[in-house]
Amino acid sequence: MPDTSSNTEADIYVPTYNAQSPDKPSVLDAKCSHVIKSFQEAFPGHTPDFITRSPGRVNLIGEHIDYSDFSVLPMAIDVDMSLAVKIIPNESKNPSITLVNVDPQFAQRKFDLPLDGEYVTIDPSVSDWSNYFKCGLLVAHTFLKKHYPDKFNNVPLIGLEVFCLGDVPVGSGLSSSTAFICAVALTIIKANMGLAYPVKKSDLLKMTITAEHYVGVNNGGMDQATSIWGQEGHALYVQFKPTLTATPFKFPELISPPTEIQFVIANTLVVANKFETGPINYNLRVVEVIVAANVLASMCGVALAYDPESDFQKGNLRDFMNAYFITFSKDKDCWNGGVENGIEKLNKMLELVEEKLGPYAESGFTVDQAAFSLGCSREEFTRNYLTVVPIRFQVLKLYQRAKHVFSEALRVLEAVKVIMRDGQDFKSSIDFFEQFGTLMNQSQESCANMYECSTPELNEMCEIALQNGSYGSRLTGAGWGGCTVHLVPNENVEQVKNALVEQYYKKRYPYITQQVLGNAIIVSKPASGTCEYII
Ligand code: NG1
Ligand code: MG
Repeated sequence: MPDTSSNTEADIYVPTYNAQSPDKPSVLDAKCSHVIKSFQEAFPGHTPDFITRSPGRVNLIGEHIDYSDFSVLPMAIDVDMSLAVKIIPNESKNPSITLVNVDPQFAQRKFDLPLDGEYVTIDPSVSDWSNYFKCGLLVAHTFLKKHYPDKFNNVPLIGLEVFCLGDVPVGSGLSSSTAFICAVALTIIKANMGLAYPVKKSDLLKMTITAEHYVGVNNGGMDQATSIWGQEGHALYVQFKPTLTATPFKFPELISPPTEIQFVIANTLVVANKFETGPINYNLRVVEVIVAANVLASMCGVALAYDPESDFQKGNLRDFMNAYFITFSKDKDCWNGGVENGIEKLNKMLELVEEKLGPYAESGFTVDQAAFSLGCSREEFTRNYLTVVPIRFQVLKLYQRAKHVFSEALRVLEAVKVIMRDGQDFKSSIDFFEQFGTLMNQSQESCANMYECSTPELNEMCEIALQNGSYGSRLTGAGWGGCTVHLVPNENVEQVKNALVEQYYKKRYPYITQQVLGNAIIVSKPASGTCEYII
């Protein structure tokens, strides 16, 4: 684990800027004047008091390892959700919230705030954009009532007029919903506690991490952590254990020759429906890696401690790694030894995967074989592993899945090492692109061949980009459709974009509109996280 002990004050609180702030993120002025103008058009004669914003995110490396508790390396992106907010003092005694969205497919909404200070109600069976606002409202209100019970007992929250200006494409795996909810929660806290109230990033994370559960989405915490902690020029090392933290690592400045690091994010426009295909894709992988952890533990004779809060109540691959080193090397915490130590341990895990699971690489594990390896009956195995989430399979590919997870966790650490190097340590700027890009390409290969979560479309996009100036190209997010991410030096960006348009989009979708095309590709540097701007 990289050293994460150097957090400063600036890392602790959500930053507040105004027109004069010297240190404000470069995108902010343009975003703010745009959203203020839009607010004034939507609410004639009114001026907003403040703006909150929170960005979308993309995962650079570390795919399908978060649910095995291995750390990942995402970054915040330039597209975001900005909210211009006017506080309407409660004099009318009937406080309400009025929402206007820049996107005409999201019609204006107005709802009353409960007068007795009770929580708003959310109906998850109705799909409406205002539900996402209500999620952020609800979790922030819960925070306020918990921490300031006297102030918020029996009194309504303050009324607001809000203009929502978002440019994170919806439903493309870039976390538009998280960006929205983080900005909303911050808005509610500020409006009700006063603009001078400092909001801790860690509090905002605690609030928002479960917010989407109210609309029926059971996600982890990578998205919120990345949106909140995003920092210009930095990737975020997001750890899940022992607690969820996001540590920014600055990309090196590349001077010989001078160039800038850009990420091109391109949507295949193939929608991966997790709900429909989960039983043979996402959910099956979750089961396979948990079975792999338990089979490895059984074969190595180590006992797995598990997190009683996890759905499976079974250890995962990270738990296996910990247990292995506690048993055989009396190492109490295998994450305290720095990057090199982590790499050494993951390499040992890869050796074990070859030795123990390698003989079954071709055949995979049938239910009977898996039960036998775990020393339990077929019925017991089925009950413990195969009925928690619905899945369908012929054999469990434990060798391939475990190999992906450990090698991908290792690539994340290698990627952190590359980022941590000083720009001057690279003989040439190309060295950086080659080193980081190679890790991204290896990740794609492992996702395609070992984890089998890529598709012909994702592979094709990666090939086109690599032939046209990308140094690292891979799927991002769950795969089976969705987006790709490409590491591209500034001077190659146009060529990569044009190649994707001509060779992918126009070929596959001859009738594609300019609007769809415009949303399909995003070019972003690592961007700043959640912040507010006082007008
Ligand atoms: P996307 O496809 O970006 O939503 C999903 C999971 C992540 C992670 C990745 C694979 C959800 C909400 N998110 O991401 O937690 O497992 O797949 O790395 O399901
Ligand atoms: Mg989402």
